[in-house]
Amino acid sequence: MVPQVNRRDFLRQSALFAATAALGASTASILAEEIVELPFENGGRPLVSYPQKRPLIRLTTRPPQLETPLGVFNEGVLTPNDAFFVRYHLSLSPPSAAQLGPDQFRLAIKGKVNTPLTFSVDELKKGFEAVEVVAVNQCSGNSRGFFIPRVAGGQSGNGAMGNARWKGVRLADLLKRAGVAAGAKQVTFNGLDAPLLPATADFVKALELDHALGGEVLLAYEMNGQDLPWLNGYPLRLVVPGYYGTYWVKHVHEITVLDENFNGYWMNPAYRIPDNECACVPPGTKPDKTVPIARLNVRSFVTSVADGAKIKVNQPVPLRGIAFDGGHGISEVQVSTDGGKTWEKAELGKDLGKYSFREWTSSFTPKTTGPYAIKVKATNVSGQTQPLEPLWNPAGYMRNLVETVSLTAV
Ligand SMILES: Nc1nc2c(c(=O)[nH]1)N[C@H]1C(S)=C(S)[C@@H](COP(=O)(O)O)O[C@H]1N2
Ligand SMILES: [Mo]
Repeated sequence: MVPQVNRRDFLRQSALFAATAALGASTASILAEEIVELPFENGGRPLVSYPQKRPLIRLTTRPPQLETPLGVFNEGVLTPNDAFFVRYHLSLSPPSAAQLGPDQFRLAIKGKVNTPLTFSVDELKKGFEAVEVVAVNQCSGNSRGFFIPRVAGGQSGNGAMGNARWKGVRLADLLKRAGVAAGAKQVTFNGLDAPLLPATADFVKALELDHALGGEVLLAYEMNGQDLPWLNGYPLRLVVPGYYGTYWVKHVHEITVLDENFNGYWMNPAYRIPDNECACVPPGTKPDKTVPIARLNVRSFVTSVADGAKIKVNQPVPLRGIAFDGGHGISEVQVSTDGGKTWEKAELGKDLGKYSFREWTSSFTPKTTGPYAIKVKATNVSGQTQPLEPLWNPAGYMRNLVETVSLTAV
């Protein structure tokens, strides 16, 4: 049976959110609501608490879209569950707790398989080998708010990303147990969240069969050693190492093997990029041809000092941050403290695997008072790096220019 969001569930869910909202409001009346200013037009956002989450930067309420304050990435290379960003597309999100409990929740594998199967999460845990991977989940539209000219879509700062240790079972093992029928081409994934209006397409994503059978894609039930948080896909989500978050379907309850290419709204026209090397077009123009977004490009950030901070002349400033890519692995991080005139190699931290954030460290001592522009640039094992000027595409995806942090020595 496919659980449906019915009106009673919806009301229960609304009541739960009303309760948390009320809680937030009473705290707010004492403390006054804290507003974070993201550094672009209309960047003011409230810091808000949600179930299982510390206060995060709220972009929208319905569906909930929360981003992680940048300082969190300086706490460690794994993003804590209570600070991990949240992204949903459909109004009836997240699914109600009632749909997700062990008595209700089942995962169905169907379509072009020899034996359709259904599992509880407990049956998955008992019946298949458990595997772990540390991997970055980053929204395609992370940093969209910085696009000039501006583009439609969630105006995110840089906090729609996170890195976690995911534990679960291999998608390949499930598909092999069901037996993929001859002629199969793609596999689709559906979660329990639902659109409010019939005209809105349900959130369904597809992977090529080879990718699905490759052994890296997981159905994860744990994140950093705990059950997945409700807002990050409890009890089961897809983990697609190296790929943008859009494929990481949460609350996944339906896996369907197809003998054709899936062409649902969330694969086409949504989540597509220009079909060229840079995934870019001249600002304000449209690409002739698009392809589905796929792997993360190379990015790096300074996390130890905030943009606009004051530092002291002749005192060492510890520089630290993160770098990552779509699974080749980071080979080098370079840092400039003079706005890009000269570059120095940073030291790389422990390697948690090619899909993980990689820590880097460096330091510098300002010799004179005045402004300093700190830049960080990562390169991966395949020689891919970050552009010094921003690339543009109409959906505001895949921003990865070399970041700059402006400091003033006093
Ligand atoms: N069921 C469901 N899964 C989903 C989505 C959604 O709207 N519904 N959004 C996707 C997108 S676009 C992103 S970026 C990631 C975000 O994962 P998170 O909310 O755990 O951070 O979830 C993905 N999985
Ligand atoms: Mo996303």
